[in-house]
Amino acid sequence: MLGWPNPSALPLALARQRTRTMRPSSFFQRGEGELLLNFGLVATPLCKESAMHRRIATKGLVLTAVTAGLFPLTTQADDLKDRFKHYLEHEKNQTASVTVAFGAGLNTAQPGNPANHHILPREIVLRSGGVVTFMVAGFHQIIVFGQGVVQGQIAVPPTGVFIFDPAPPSSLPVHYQGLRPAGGPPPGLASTSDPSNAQNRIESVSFAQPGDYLVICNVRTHFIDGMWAVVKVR
Ligand SMILES: [Cu+2]
Repeated sequence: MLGWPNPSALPLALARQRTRTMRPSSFFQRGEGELLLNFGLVATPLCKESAMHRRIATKGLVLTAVTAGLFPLTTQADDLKDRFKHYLEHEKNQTASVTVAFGAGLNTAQPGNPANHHILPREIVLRSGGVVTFMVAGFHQIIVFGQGVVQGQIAVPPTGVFIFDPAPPSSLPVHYQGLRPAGGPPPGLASTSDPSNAQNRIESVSFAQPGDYLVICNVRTHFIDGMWAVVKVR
């Protein structure tokens, strides 16, 4: 008896080939009968007593499915591909512009006010070319250091309002130094009413190159309370 090539065996062979190429999902590695059951093409369990019976039944069902144009493997794969593509686009958009709370808000006033001394979130993930929008609330000053500067390199003086006054030393490269909190523009900029340096403000900072960027509040006691974060540009 001829088993192959046999025209009636072609649909089964195609089904097996697709099963192999659709790995790694274990869903596709089950028996052909279960495969059809899972796709809802069969309402009752196939005969389990004989592998031959199952094979014969499967052949017929696969042939029927292919003939009717209902075999859904390609549709399943396309659906998964579309979902993955949508997920990647969503992630790309989510990391192109990130809003960060620089200060915990205006309803935290209390002695010492440690509840206000945070950058949230502490780990900020951004894609290269993206922007971080710092929502500054309260008396704070942003300093974003260049790549490679870590928290342990920040030498905090024993007294004073600011850590770096007027600016960090040249040994600590600066990516961006923010506005003084109602105390004038950062070094190098003439005094002006534009940009505003009101305490409650927005400062948008662009990051063109990948790397890890340390962000601190330059107010001494705020940094001591843990007001720092890292922007991870990927
Ligand atoms: Cu601060």
